Amino acid sequence: MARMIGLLAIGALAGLALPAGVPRAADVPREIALTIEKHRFQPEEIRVKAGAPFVLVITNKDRGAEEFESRDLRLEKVIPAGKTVRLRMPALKPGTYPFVGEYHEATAKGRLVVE
Ligand SMILES: [Cu+2]
Repeated sequence: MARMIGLLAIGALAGLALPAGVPRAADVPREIALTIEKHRFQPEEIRVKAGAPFVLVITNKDRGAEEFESRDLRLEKVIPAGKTVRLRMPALKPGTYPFVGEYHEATAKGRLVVE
């Protein structure tokens, strides 16, 4: 009986340490920072692993809005001037997915390499 109580206590402690619904470190999607500055992306190439969701954290340091757009990813999102937007990305197949800043396509070009 004493042993059972001991196990219950351990169980209760474990419960406190890892409350239900709080993801473990391994479950938290990786965050990848992307900056827009002078109508260019920095970095211009992002590399991620295939099959693992991630979060793209895009900060626009320019004075005007930019639109992050990728036809291959079927994604377009306006990033207001001076703001940061977080985009949850699904697990992707290997490949190269180009993206542009639609408002300044001549300079704002980049690619997401999934490998
Ligand atoms: Cu667009």
